[in-house]
Amino acid sequence: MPTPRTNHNIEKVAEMFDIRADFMESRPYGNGHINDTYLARCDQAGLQTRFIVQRINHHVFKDPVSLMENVSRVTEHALETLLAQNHREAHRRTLTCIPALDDKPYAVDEDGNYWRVYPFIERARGYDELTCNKQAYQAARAFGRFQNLAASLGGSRLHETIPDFHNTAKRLEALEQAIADDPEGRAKNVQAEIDFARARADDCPVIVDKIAKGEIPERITHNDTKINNVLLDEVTSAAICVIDLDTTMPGSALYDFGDMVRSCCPTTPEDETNLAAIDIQLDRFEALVKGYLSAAHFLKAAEIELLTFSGKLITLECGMRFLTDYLQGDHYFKIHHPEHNLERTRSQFTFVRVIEEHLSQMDGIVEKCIDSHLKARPTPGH
Ligand code: ADP
Ligand code: GN1
Ligand code: MG
Repeated sequence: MPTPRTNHNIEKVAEMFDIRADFMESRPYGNGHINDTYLARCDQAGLQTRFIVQRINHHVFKDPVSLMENVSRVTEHALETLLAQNHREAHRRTLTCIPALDDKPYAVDEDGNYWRVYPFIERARGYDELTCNKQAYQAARAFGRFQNLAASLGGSRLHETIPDFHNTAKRLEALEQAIADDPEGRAKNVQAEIDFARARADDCPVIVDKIAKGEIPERITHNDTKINNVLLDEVTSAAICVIDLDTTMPGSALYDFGDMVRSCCPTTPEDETNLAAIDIQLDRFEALVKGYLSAAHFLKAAEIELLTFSGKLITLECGMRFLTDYLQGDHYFKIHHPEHNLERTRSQFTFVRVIEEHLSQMDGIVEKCIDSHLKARPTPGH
């Protein structure tokens, strides 16, 4: 089982940060699978201020100091850029780290846990499932803009907070290792799922190989563009802020686009158990393509060609990661009941099959969107 959410003393954690407000109360917040997130309510001269207080999962992120160096660099660059553009809502459009009392962007408690604090982005929310295409357009545009912004980040290469995070070939190797080790004796129950992944072994290296050959560029990417990692305005649905920056590092734009497809095009949640209900919302896919193209002007033809494939590949990768974690005894992703990772695997693999059945329709949608996009804009780079 993953580390259970222990009763952290958030008031004590908040005291390690320069929040300039009096702590009132806190509660666990959000549906993230990795970190422990709390919403803290504080009082600042009689006014309520809210903060996100987060324990970085240091079993997943082995070097939280380097991770926070990345997050600080990216968020400071975002704020500077927004301020230079005279953006009237600059502080709502990017995460900003509240410094600890020693001015570092994190603090370590007596148990060795790493903590950080962000101002709570007010009047915006993240959705596990979107409710309309407008939201999909906005979310994809926001991730495209985020990549644009990251492209102008100067200085040294960002740290790889999880090495080979989206190396799908290595993810298959890790699955094979988990099958061989089989510490919980679960492999015999999941032969169909193992066969499903093995049958797609040739797909796994496609993007990493093209990056290695220089056919697809390495970019600074978000790498966890699950749809609940962008906050949308509560009233207008406009994309407000890209969050969960722990995996922002060198990667491929394709994995970012693909994960939007995985997390917002199915008709069902990520852990749907009624597999017959899993289908694809092609209008949602179209909205994603349009939203992404409206901001990701940097895309090369070799990347555009693989937009549809990227959705399939990362869904396969995610399913393999859930299956690996299931075989290893559920130590990585938070689970809410014993077979949760297996249910997630089955749902992801079903969606892979659904995408396979719609590949040509999806490619047709991409082509149509590119055509109308090119009519409105100059040719993208080749
Ligand atoms: P995890 O890595 O566990 O997914 P996230 O950083 O995504 O953690 O945070 C979990 C949830 O907390 C998000 O899905 C979002 O709903 C909420 N959240 C995180 N940061 C903020 C913020 N600064 N303002 C408002 N909500 C936030
Ligand atoms: C995790 O942290 P969260 O819940 O946004 C995971 C992603 C997976 C996703 C599947 C650091 O994302 O890679 O795609 O779960 N994040 C990490 O829901 O492993
Ligand atoms: Mg998250």
